Amino acid sequence: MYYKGKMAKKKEGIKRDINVLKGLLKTLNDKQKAYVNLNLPSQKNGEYLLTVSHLVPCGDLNILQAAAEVAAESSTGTNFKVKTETPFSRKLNAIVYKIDLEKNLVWIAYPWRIFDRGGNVQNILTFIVGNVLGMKEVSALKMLDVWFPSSMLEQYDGPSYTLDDMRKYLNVYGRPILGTIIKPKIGLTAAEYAEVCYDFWSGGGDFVKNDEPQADQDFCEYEKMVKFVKEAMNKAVKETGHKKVHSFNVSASDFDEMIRRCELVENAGFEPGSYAFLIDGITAGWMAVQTLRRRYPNVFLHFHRASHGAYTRPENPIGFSVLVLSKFARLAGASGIHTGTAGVGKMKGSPKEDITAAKNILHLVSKGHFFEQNWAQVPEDDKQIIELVKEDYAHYVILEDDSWRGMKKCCPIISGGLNPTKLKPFIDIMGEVDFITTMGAGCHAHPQGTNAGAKALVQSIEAYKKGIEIKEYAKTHKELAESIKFFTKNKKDLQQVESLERS
Ligand code: CAP
Ligand code: MG
Repeated sequence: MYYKGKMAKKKEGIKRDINVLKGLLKTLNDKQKAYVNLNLPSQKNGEYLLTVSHLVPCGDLNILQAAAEVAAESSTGTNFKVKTETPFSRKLNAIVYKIDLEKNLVWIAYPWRIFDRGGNVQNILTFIVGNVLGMKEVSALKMLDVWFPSSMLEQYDGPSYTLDDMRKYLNVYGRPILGTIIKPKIGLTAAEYAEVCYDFWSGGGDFVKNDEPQADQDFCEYEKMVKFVKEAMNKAVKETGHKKVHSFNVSASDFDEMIRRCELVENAGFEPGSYAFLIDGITAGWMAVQTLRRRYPNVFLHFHRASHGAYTRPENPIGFSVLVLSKFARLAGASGIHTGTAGVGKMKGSPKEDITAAKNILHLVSKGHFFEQNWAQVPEDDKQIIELVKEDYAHYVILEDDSWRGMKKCCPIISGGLNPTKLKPFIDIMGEVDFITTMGAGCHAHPQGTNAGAKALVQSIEAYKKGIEIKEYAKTHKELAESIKFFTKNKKDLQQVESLERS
């Protein structure tokens, strides 16, 4: 009886919505009508990039009118219907094709032919999250998900050098790549900086990154930093017998300077695979990201997302989600992008947002907030390859042999307020270990310093792999014991770690 009542209620709701939508359609002016089709056939026929956004209209516009204005302004239109339109230009209109009146969600289809040829990501974002974020007609407009048809994917670079290549170089499998960010964020001399790198690497760490603002400051000249890091790396590799990686921040004032810094690293005698290029993808821009991807396809391209909060913070009504940012980073060819710690670390985030983003850039097929994105077009009837994809979970094989079929993985980089006590809680939320984690304070704030901080990090992942609680493992591993004591000394942290462990 209850179920019948529920179904009847649902049907009533749908009927009501249809009537409301019919009413809203009547309110559209001539211009707006050209950007709405609630019966758009086959949105997934390969012609359209699809988006879903949360939209709250402003002023006296209703949601459908505001959505039509957004579709116009983000494709062919402006605030009035212009006499210069042509039948062909109208074919390029973005189309509002679905609305959820209860949740204020709008679905917009973009004929992807409007985007700049040659795989230009900057151009797409200028269209779909450009002027529209400043429009008077909306008080909230946040793009939550985006979907790329396979026919479009083939026009974009996607990642070249991936986490799989880094794993092969480091010979590290079955666990996250263990990294750090050198702290203090800025202020060490080149020699002091390299010293901290050595301390981390000799403590067992794999990966060191420049912090996002590190550049060519007078007290830490770029050339010297590169030279000393090389010496520190050689020493650590020799002593530990393990390969190491350093991610150099090549963000700069202009293109030539960025390339000069890349060439400095390339010509400093580093082994291929032992260095990555870090780019502040939002403040340096998408052109810088794609330039590096195209000029240095054999180098891990590390997308740091400093400033992303202006668009992605959950409380921001205007912008786009971490998922949207991360999917565009993969499309542009980043080897890895920071996707957040799902609220475990110091930055705002949630499993729903950060883990969804991490999974969407890591896998060949992944569910977003609204779309299931297939980053490869594996023919439905190609049973053999589908089986192989399922079996080859980390798809080492598929994309090497069949890279024409798929856009390679982009690695989640998990960082921001983490320390060894938070690694397992994060892995439990993530559900897998195929990512890079970088801990700054989580390593360099260790009471015994960086080398002990690195050892504590290594010990925490050893404990994880052995299925031993870190407190138990700490009984025989003093660096880990000191790390736990230090990082859980205040109640709040202790409670957070314990509640995460229980969850
Ligand atoms: C982390 C970090 C990273 C953040 C960026 C920082 O340092 O170096 O830039 O991870 O955030 O400067 O905060 P700590 P996100 O490990 O000392 O926090 O990864 O969320 O983009
Ligand atoms: Mg940083």
